[in-house]
Amino acid sequence: MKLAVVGATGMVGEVMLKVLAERNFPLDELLLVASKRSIGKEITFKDKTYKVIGMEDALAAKPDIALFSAGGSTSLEWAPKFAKVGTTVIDNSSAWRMDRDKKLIVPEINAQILTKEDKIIANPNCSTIQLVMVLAPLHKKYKMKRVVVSTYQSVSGTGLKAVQQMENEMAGIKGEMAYPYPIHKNALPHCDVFEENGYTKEEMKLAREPQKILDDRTFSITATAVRIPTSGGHSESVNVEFENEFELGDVRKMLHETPGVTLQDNIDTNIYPMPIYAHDKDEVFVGRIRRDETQENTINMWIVSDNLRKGAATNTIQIAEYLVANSLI
Ligand code: A2P
Ligand code: 11C
Repeated sequence: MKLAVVGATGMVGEVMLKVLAERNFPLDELLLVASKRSIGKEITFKDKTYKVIGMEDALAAKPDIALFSAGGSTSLEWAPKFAKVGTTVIDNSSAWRMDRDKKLIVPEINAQILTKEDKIIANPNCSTIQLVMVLAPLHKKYKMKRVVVSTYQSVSGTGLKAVQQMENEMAGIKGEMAYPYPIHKNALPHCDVFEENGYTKEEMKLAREPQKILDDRTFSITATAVRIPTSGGHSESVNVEFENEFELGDVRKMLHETPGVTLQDNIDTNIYPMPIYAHDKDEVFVGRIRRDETQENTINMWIVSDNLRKGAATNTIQIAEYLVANSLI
């Protein structure tokens, strides 16, 4: 297995390497790839030092799998070139997610649709992944009609520059700004760029991607995405209206039994998910499960997950593991 990590010097790339090592992903050769700026830079993986290479060299090496996390434009330009030489690209950017011919995969939900012919596979947006991990089993049983989600997103979702902005502000240092406003002691109702309809791109990803993953357009999702000064993970307040009746006990039991989901729900002992504790974990945490008393068949929940782990690196590597385990490369 020859594996390339494209964007190995970035925040998600770094977590990918950590997760590959932790899960002991089967590797014969590892290629660490980044922009021209980083060629020759040294990165240690499992006690071995690797030199970062550029895209041309990585392409010439024809890896079996390339995990891309180097931004949308790099994916648009390079993923087809890798696919052409036979590499299976698992892409963490938004470039291919809504492309009709590309599959959008959360392994616990829809990996079974993958075939050997899928040479560019899309990894969903971080806030989508943690949402659908909880919605999927509930939708199967109770059928969703409408979801209202408000997010509380970590600065790590924006990247290193944003983490630096928050740290600078906390230390009282003036520095480069990733956001148009301070983030420390603030909340910005603005994740990614605004679209023509007045929503942000992040909000529209939350509205569209779950329908593709669940292969169902009969439910609708509306979202408000907010950036808050945390760095451990994204949190989501989620209101779901179902077609069918449910018992709260059954919902809790179902989520408790869902692989990849951890139920943290006991108000008597103040047990509920929080980003500080989700940090560096692979699971999606759910709690504060309660009936919406204002509307029939409707539930409120609080969902938290590390956006760089299950929201990005872990999900990508789980897709790669699925391909290997099912001889799809
Ligand atoms: P580099 O460090 O050389 O800029 P982040 O999302 O944390 O900013 O990381 C982006 C990642 O994508 C980095 O590893 C970055 O490499 C890489 N990258 C950015 N532009 C390109 C490009 N044109 N070709 C290859 N890798 C790129
Ligand atoms: C954020 N969700 O937290 C974004 C980061 O489409 O993969 C990931 C953007 C994407 O701002």
